[in-house]
Amino acid sequence: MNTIIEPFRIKSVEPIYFSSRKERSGILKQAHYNPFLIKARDVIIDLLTDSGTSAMSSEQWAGMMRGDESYAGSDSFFRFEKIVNEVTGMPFIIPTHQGRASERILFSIMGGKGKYVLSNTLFDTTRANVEFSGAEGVDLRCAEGNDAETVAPFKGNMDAAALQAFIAEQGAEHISLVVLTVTNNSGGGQPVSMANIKAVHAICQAHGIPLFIDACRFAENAYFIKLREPGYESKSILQISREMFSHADGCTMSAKKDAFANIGGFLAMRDAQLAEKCRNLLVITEGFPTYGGLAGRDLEAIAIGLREVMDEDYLRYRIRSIQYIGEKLDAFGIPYVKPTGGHAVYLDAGRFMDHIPVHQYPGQALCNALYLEGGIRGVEIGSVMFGKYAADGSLLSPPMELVRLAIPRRVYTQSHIDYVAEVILAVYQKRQGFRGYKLTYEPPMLRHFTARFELVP
Ligand code: PM9
Repeated sequence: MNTIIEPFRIKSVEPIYFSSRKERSGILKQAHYNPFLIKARDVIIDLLTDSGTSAMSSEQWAGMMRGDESYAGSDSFFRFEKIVNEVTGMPFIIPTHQGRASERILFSIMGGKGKYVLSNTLFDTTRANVEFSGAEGVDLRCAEGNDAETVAPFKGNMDAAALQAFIAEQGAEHISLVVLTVTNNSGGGQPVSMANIKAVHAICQAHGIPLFIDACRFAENAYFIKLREPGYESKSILQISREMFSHADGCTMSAKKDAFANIGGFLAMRDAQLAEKCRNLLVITEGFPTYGGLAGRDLEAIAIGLREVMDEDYLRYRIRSIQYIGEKLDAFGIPYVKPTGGHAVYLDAGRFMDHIPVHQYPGQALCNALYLEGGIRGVEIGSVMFGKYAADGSLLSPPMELVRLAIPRRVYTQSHIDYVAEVILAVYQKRQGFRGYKLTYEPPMLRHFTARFELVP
């Protein structure tokens, strides 16, 4: 049999409200042309994020009932700690309410003015927390990762030579941390190879720089290693994951991704002193070290989700369902980041909307066009999310203008995805009719969440 089917049955469903095009036109205007400001009810297919949007399994729901809500030392914490230790091999495990809470704690201690945090690519909240600490985040992604069309197996890799050169130029003492994001979210959900993790680790070790993994999508990354890197074909996802983490000093994790949880995260590390500092900060803003801002039932859901996500039938279906969208786009020559990554399809908005200049945000235009045409909500990953201003006020753009259509885990079926492909095609066929945008309001950090726009005439 060639068809890879969903390795689950559906037990509980949520209705979708079908808005009309006319309604959506008014909704977009009311939302100041920012999809983050649209009510979820007004979205037909919500591909804004794969974060916290997974369908939990019946086992996870059962676990929610078992959740031990004791303030200190709950059984749920110890079940959570056991699996995180099994996957990461790290002895010090600190629960947090989500990924960015882990980041805030870590960078409050390791960041600061005059320091650099180097990465294959920092995602938005990670970069914001690095910068909020006063440190500077620098992305050193491999060259093939900066080009949407190049097909390569590990486009999420860090450029190891550029890392060496940066250390030689700035001095290891100014680099507080290297962060490898797996998979590389801003770079198209592309995986990082084991060879790259090893090489980056060796460089970090030689200079006494700690290496952390941003582990949100560790299982998807491990599955790509199994598929694409010689020597890993017959290893289990747990073995590959353990090997990935064995090269790191610590990790931050948003359990809202590869743990199928609707909320949660953690920090894990090997250094007892660093762990103590993290826990001291945790108690001030997150909670006691055995719950860290989460209910016992959340810890339980994460513990079960972490085991479920390493199931290869699930990962085969997951990666295949993303590829399936890519194949539909290929049939019409619609530009996207190739090959498809782990959790999303990234439309190449720069090429798709090549009549809209970068300073008029082609990604925002494409996002809004998809919503208008078919009620699909995606997210811009380009100059809105990562743009900065030069001293003269001109826009400094990231290497690519993308629109990410992130697929929530275990939520949508093949016919939902067929519909998404039809909407993308309909927008592509009339793309010349869509206009760009100008910003009318932006907050100082993470502007994409709350920015407001107007259509340019
Ligand atoms: N990622 C995403 O949609 C949610 C926020 S932006 C819409 O991709 C990485 C690689 C992430 C990430 C969140 C976080 C933060 C850290 N690293 O959202 O705080 O992709 O749990 O995690 C989002 P939290």
